[in-house]
Amino acid sequence: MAAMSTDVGMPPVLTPDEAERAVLLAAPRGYCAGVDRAVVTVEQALDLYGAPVYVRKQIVHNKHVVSDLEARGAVFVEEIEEVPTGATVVFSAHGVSPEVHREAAERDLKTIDATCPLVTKVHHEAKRFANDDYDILLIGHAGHEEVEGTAGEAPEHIQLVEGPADVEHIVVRDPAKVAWLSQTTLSVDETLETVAAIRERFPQLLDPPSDDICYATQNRQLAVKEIAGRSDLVIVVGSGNSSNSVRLVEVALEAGAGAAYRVDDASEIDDAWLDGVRTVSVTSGASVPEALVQGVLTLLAERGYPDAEAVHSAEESLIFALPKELRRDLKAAQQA
Ligand code: 2E7
Ligand code: F3S
Repeated sequence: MAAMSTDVGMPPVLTPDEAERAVLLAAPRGYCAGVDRAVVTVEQALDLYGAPVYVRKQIVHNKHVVSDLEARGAVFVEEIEEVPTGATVVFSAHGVSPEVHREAAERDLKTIDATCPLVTKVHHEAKRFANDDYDILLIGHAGHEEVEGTAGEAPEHIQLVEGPADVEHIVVRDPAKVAWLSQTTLSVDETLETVAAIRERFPQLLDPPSDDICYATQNRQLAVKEIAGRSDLVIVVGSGNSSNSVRLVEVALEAGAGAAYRVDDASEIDDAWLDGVRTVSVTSGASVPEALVQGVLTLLAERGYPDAEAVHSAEESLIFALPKELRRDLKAAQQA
């Protein structure tokens, strides 16, 4: 705790060590447009249809978001077969394969698709390349829901490439007809390396029509890079299964942070991390509610750190409309 002066009107008396401390707060951080839309979708669905509303997979990869929605009546399931026939199910922001749509139709489910529009864009690119009979190299992490959904659009054309080490093992039908796509939440720099390695093997490699790594991922990496070099410690708020949050830790370390850790919330901060630390930077993944970041700043203040200084490296103003199925039902309810 900072030592407080007892003289009314006097500034707090800081120890020499405390006077040299700083907290830098990355901006942008936290919720992106796709997460905001997905979380509001579940909230509005609960208000409109009443609980329970089923959600296939975590709506976004944040354990606090999921438990808050559970407390309001959302029921998270892993697979469509767990949803009762005829019930309402929301598809998560990470997207689903056509097979999941088929399974939902077979069970006569009412579906609301909260797939981020920037993921839907990658699905369209996959379908287009597949229709043109390209072999598609999808750069991404095995097992991630987004990769499963995108690969499911054209499984016979798509193969996963996790990084440069995979490139020598790629087998394609025609080296002149190869295209690449990526998961939206990868490290920008690592992906450039992977693409360079692929292009070395397949010089006629076709690029996606526009960036697949989304604006939010890029901006959060840029923001943490901007402050990492000045930071003895970077704290990234985000869950362990959140790809974009985990990438922020890696990017911070690459960009020169003394240390970088991911926490779900302030309670996971180990006081030993703060030993000898003057400058602490804080950021958060795209699925992280701002209240969790504020909790970290409160803890730092309790440990004698000053108010945070925001460091802005990009402005964001993107907003996505709610899924059309939900908008239609909301409108009908208003008119009734
Ligand atoms: C959807 C997509 O939920 P997240 O933590 O997901 P990642 O993909 O980073 O594990 O973050 C928001 C989000 C990011 N990408 C949601 Cl496709
Ligand atoms: Fe969409 Fe990117 Fe967010 S893909 S859900 S805008 S992290």
